[in-house]
Amino acid sequence: MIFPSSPPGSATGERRTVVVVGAGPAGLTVGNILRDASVDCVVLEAGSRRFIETRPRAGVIEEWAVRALRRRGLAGNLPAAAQVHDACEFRFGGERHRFAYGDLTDHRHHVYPQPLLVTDLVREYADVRGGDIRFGVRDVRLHDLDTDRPAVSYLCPRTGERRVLHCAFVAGCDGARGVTRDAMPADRTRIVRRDDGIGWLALLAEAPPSSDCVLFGIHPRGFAGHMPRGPGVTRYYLQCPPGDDPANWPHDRVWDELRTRLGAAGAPAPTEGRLIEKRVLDMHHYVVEPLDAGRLLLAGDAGHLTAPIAAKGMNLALHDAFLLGDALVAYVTRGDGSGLDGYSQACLRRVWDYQEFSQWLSDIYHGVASGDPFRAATTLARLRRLFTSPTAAAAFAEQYLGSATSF
Ligand code: RFL
Repeated sequence: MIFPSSPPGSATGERRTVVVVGAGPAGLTVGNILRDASVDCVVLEAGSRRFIETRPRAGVIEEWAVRALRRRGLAGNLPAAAQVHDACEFRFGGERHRFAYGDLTDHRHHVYPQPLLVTDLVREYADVRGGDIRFGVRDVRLHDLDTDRPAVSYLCPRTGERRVLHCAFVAGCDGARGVTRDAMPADRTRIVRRDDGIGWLALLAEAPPSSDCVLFGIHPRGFAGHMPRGPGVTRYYLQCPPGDDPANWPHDRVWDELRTRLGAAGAPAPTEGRLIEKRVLDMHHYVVEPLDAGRLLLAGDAGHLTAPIAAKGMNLALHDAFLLGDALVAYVTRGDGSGLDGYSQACLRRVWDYQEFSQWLSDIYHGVASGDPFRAATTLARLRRLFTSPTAAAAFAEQYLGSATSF
């Protein structure tokens, strides 16, 4: 929602060069880059520090993103604690098919749970670089975005008073359910969407992984996924009707389906454990074009959502954040606006590439259970091609790892 008029108390508000809305991977990375260059900023976060440090979500980080985090001193414990994966396994037709992408590309996936990455980033921003971060803010509103002196206001969680921050730029990093996307002007922005019409039951089990790698079960009863997250926690996915109620999935039903859909000759059954998270995600995607309007720039899920089909969302959020942080620093410290001018286009090229791959992978995951025998057969043909054609395998590996050098 746009609040074009100046906010109440605007004469007395504080001043910051950049206000970052949202302390997820995108917002905290932007904040850290700004702090490193001594650019004055504040991060506003609706949740508590404990909330952001414990919210279970992503786990797979691409190699280029790990390198970029390290280069900026933002990798925290990742190099010591992340698992490094060089293969995944498809299970279909009752057989196991291991796909050793490390041998094909010389690139790896790093598995490091998102809460750990966020914990590292918030510690670096707030405790090491002395950044200003305000937790528990309520009712964030954006003002005067069509001027070069916008403002952001919010209700202080302690006093209930509305506080005003005048700034030069607003970084909208508040995820898929935030408020900054709604402030983009409707006449200069479009939001394009796709809905796969499919749900995934996303599960976290208190159980060790059942394999050393990610597993994809392509089964007539629906897709099943297995993603190691650490020695005692494993993420599983089960395809389900969109909007399904997690209550329809009691413990025994979940494990029966996982055993069936991930079953293959010679494969051990998944190791059962207590389910500590159970939620239904609808497989939908959107992209905001462009990602900027005047002094408001969106990054991460605020600007584009890819369902976790190909494990791309957090990687895209980091990519945006590196570009946005650098572009803001270049403008504020050197008056160089080229990064800001090219920001949206540079991000969207990778975003659309990853969306296309997610769509392709969604067809593979869900084709066999589509109820359409023609589609089921072509899905299996596509899968077999990955294991018979080195060219198809190399192309898949590059997209799966996000290792293309340009987009
Ligand atoms: P986030 O992480 O949602 O952070 C946004 C932050 O903004 C706060 N916020 C507000 N703050 C102030 N005012 C408001 N009005 C606000 N509204 C919201 C929120 O509290 C939050 O702290 O967005 P960001 O930084 O763009 O990061 C995006 C990633 O979190 C997301 O793309 C990934 O989690 C997606 N994803 C995966 N991505 C990967 O790259 N690899 C994976 O393996 C992977 N697995 C996943 C995933 C997402 C999942 N779910 C739950 C959707 C697995 C799952 C199950």
